[in-house]
Amino acid sequence: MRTTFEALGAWGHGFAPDDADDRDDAAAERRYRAIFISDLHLGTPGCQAVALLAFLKAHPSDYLYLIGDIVDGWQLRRRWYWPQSHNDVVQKLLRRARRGCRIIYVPGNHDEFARGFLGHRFGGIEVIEDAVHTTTAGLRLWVIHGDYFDGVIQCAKWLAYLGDNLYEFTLKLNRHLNTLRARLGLPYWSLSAYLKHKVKKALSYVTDFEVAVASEARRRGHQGVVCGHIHRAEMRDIDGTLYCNDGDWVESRTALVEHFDGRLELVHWEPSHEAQGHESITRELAT
Ligand SMILES: [Mn+2]
Repeated sequence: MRTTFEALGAWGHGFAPDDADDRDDAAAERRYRAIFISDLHLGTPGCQAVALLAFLKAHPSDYLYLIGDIVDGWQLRRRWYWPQSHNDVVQKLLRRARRGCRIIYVPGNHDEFARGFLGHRFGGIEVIEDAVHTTTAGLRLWVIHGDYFDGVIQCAKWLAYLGDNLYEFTLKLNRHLNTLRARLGLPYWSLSAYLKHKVKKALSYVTDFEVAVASEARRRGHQGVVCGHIHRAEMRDIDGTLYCNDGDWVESRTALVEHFDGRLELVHWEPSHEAQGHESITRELAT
């Protein structure tokens, strides 16, 4: 199996004059039919460009979908941040396109400037508003960033991350607050209960987003959807539609991949595994 992948890589790149990329392919450990990544946020200090580069080197593919928030135009306008590693990612993508990988770029909200170039190509990278990918198993997947499904929820999302870390602090704050309230003659009021309610609402936003995206995909006649945007990797069935979110490369370092047999898998790249050259698998779903 492994030899087949190596042979494929060697066959595709045997005549290339670009020796740097040949080394990349020598480092390749598994070829996928398609890779879906989003929310790289290049141009921000949070972007895990080095890990992403290692992941891309380890995994050549026939298709590569860049599903929005690839370059963070919002942050770059505020403050220019562009280290070498971010340049390396762009170079890697352009080289990959040159070598025959079909790269499809679906812009998101942080790189909405790219929406002004729909239908154009940059060094072989196609820019389109949304795409449809058909797996070898015949599954039709709608590919979209997902920001069109935003309500007003972005700030509420942060509450979901507070979790238990702030719980103790909340309790302390609650005590002080209620001492004060008692002094003012006001009844007891639970701050932590209030926050918990808020967190629950934030979590239900995620579910609402997932359900909204899946039902729109279904309405359009697709059997599944691949999106990003909410930085929450997921693959599950929602009322008969396969919902896939490829996560992000700021926190979770995740990608959705399609194997050559049409199997879809959510992979999580551990930087500690880079030396060993393999990724750990978070979830797998046969379709
Ligand atoms: Mn986004």
